[in-house]
Amino acid sequence: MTRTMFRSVFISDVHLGLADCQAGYLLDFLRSAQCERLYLVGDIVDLENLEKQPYWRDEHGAVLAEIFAIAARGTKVTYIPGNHDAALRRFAGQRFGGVEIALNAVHVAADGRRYRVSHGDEFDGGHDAPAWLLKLGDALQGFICSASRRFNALRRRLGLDYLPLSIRIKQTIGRARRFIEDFERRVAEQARHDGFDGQICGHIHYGRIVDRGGVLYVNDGDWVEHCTALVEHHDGALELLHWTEQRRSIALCRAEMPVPEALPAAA
Ligand SMILES: [Mn+2]
Repeated sequence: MTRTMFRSVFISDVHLGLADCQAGYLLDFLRSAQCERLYLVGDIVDLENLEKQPYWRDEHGAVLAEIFAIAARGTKVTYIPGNHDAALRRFAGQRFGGVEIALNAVHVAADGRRYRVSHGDEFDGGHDAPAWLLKLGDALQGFICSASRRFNALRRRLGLDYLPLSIRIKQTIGRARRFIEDFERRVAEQARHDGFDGQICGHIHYGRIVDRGGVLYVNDGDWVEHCTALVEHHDGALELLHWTEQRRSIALCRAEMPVPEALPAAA
């Protein structure tokens, strides 16, 4: 089988050990690609969920086996734990079967751009974010479902009609959009402050490549809902790929190509 060659591949938020994990699509993607560097950008194994309600399929184990096989073939593999696999953070600096554990990394792209790579939970915003917003970062879809259940249970108790789904989702999405934009802003501000050209992260399950005031905000998405991987081509171009039965490019960013601004630059 011919594999597509990339300089680097970034994946995160796989959530092995969670029933919704789309391990089959990820396995197919990993087997189709070859790269010099593979970054696992956190929440790869959902240790948090495994502790609560153990769930495991053969496919989940096969993803781990594939990762070790990729490392054995000579790809430099870095595993940056996230909040769902935070227990692995204590192993930072150690190697397991050719996989290096690190708290974060600096990736220098082929075009010279310097990116900080980290999971992203450090940008959650702490106490100023209500609990439901933090939850949203982990599972947008799950949140919408449970929130709408609770919302309608409350409306029933108050004797109100069931509010149509579309309206509820719109309300939630409006707040979700704000949550995503606030997260992106905090990430980009920190990257700018620290002198990086951009930040590559995951965590909020929303893949994106966007210029925020001269700093690239790059999110590699997830393998629970959106099935996206970030790849770096040999010229340093970054591309966000969606990989299911459909394979398509969601975003592409080359050094000489302007990236659309997310929002008017903040004053
Ligand atoms: Mn996370």
